[in-house]
Amino acid sequence: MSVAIKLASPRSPSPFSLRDFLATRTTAVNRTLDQLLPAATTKPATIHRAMRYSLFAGGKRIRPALCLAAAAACGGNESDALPLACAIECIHTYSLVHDDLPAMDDDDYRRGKLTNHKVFGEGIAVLAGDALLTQAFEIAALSRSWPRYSHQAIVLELARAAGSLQLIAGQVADLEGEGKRISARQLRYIHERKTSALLCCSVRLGGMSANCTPAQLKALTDFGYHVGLAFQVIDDILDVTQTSEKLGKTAGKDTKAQKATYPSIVGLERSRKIAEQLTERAFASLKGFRGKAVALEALAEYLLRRDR
Ligand code: GRG
Repeated sequence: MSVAIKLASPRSPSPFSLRDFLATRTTAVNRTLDQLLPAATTKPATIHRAMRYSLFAGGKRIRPALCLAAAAACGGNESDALPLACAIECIHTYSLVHDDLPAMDDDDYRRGKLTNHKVFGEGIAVLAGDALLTQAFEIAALSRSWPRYSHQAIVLELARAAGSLQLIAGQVADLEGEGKRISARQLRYIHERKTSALLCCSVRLGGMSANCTPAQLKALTDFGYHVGLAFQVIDDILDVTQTSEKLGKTAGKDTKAQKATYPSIVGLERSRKIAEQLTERAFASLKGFRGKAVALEALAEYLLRRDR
C-alpha cells in the first residue's frame, strides 16, 4: 500500500517525531484542561471530581492532537487552537461517559479504569457527561474569534458536530441497529456521525484557529472525514482482535451486543483494506499543504496502525 509517510518536514532540519508531538501536545492539553475546569474541590465537589475523573483517566487525546496538527498545517499558532482542542476533548469524554451508562453500552471499564457510573453512580455520571458537554461550549464562548471565523462560526461548528444530526444521530442509529442485519451503507451512515463528525470537527477547528482559507478548510474537512471513518473501522477491528487489558475497555462488546461492524459484515481482511483505502484518501486531501501537514500525515498513519 502507498500510505508510507515522510518523516521529515522539508522546512524543519530535525526529523518529525510523532511520539514527541503526542507527548508534548498531551501535556499541553492536560495542563489547559486543568486550568479551564473548576477545581475538584469546587462545590459541588462530587460533580467536579466526576468530570475530572473521566477527563484525566488517560485517553489518547487523538482529537486535540488532530486539532493542533491542523492549526500547524495552516501556519497557525498552536496556542490559539489549544482551548478549542480542549473543548473537543470535553465533548468526546462526555460521549464516552454517556455511552458507558447501563442505558447505553453498559460498560464497566473505560480508559483502563472503572467507568464513571461505576465510581460515582448513574445519576452523577449522567450529570458529569452533561457538565462536560456544557463546559465545551463555555470554553468555545470564551475563545477568541478570527477574521474569517467569528465566535458564532466556532460555536456552531461544535454544536453541529455534537448535535442530533451528527454525533447523537450516529448513536441513535447504532442503538437502533443492535441485533439487526444492516447494510454496509447503513454502517457507513453510523460511522460518519458517531465517529467521523467529531474528528472532522477537530481538524476544522484547528484550521479555523489559524484563520485558514476556504480551500484549506475544504481539504481539512475531506481529511477529517476519511481519517474518522478509518478510525472507526480500526476500532471495530481492535474490538475483535485485542484484549480488554490492551484496550482499557471491554473487548468483544460489539459481537456480544450483536452490533453490525465492518469485520462482521465484510470480514477482518477486507476491513483492513477498507481502512487503508480510507487513509490513502485522507493523505490525498493533504497535497495542497506542501509538507506543512507532516503532523497530520503522521497521525493518520498512526491511527491506521494503532493497536489500542
Ligand atoms: C446523549 C445519552 C447520550 C449519549 C450520547 C454520542 C454518544 C453518547 C456516544 C458517542 C458514541 C461513541 C462512543 C462513538 C465511538 C467513538 C470512538 C471510537 C471512541 C473511542 O475513541 P478513542 O479511542 O478513546 O480516541 P480515548 O479513550 O483514547 O479518548
